[in-house]
Amino acid sequence: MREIGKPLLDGIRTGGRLPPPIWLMRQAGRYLPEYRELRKRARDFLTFCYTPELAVEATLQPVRRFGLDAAIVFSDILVVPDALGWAVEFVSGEGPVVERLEMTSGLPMFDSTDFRMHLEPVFETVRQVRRAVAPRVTVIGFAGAPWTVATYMIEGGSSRTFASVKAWAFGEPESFDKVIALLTEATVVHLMGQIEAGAEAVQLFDSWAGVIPEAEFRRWVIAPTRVVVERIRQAYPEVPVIGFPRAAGVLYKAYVEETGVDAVGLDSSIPSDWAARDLQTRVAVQGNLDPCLLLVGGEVMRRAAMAIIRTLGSGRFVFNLGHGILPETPLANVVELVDTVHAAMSAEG
Ligand code: 1CP
Repeated sequence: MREIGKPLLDGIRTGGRLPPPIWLMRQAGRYLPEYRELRKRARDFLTFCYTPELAVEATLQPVRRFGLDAAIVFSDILVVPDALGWAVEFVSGEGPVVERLEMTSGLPMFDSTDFRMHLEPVFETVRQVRRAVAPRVTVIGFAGAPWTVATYMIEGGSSRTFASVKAWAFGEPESFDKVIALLTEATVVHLMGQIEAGAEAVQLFDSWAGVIPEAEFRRWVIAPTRVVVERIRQAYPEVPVIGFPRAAGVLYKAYVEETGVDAVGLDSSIPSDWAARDLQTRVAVQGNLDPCLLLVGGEVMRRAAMAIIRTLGSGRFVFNLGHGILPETPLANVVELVDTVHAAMSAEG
């Protein structure tokens, strides 16, 4: 049955809705004092993600505080390798440390029953969030895209150069295809589990889509994303898929044309008028205020937000940032941003 009266789903499907719907990537997290307090209750970050009582509360905190239009389930893109039995650890102050996948190490086994069982706490979080939020709030499930998750597994964590994953992908493309195929299957199962539990839209975070050349982008960003979109569309035609190929530049166009996503998340480097002309005519667009403007606040931030709404607000549009909110973001600026967007009553505003 088609949901009615959900600003975010309407923004994706029909658009032209003012004020536009708004949520913020990484809206839960360290910039919120109530999150820092809650975080103390779990010994490590993955335990926090796998404890529905805590993850539900973390999901709801920003929605409650700011009146956002979406609740994105509190979890992480690295729960997928973790659920494949690959060692993942979050070292405080350092970010993720992942068991290194090497060409000679053999791929993790994918047993979909074990995998789903491992992720059951995330699905339970989705169920509880869905019950807890107001009907107008859209529950968003998510996963990392196969390419981005592969970078963490092959680099052993975050990277500046992506030398190991690129050396594998360039040097042994057939064997790298197998890594991507495995992660594609796992991603589909993870997203389907979240949808079955009540997620009404899903976002695929391809945070490192912008670090590979065109041919590789087509093979390991576009092609697997298309598979994920097709599988979800077959099973759940009503659930929009939002793709976020961060820093893909002009390749955003091929991504939109060839993956079949319903909406595309724009990073802050994408000019709004180009997006309006070349992307928004085909899909809904989401974005793309530079998260650093939230450090500045005031008139500078408000003008930038209004400029985005003026150019994109009359089409299919969801207001968001161009990347995740930064931990040092002052709360007052987030309140001001949400107020600014909510006050946008006309695209000329
Ligand atoms: O307690 C803490 O502060 C740990 C920090 C933290 C948080 C709050 C991490 C570690 N993950 C998360 C939650 C998270 N991660 C969410 C929650 C829901 C929300 O948005 O509110 C989401 C959607 C993610 C997604 C995620 N994790 C991405 C994609 C988005 C992006 O920012 O590019 C990536 C790349 C990760 C990996 C990750 N998780 C955490 C860290 C420090 C990192 C590494 C980031 C890097 O390599 O730069």
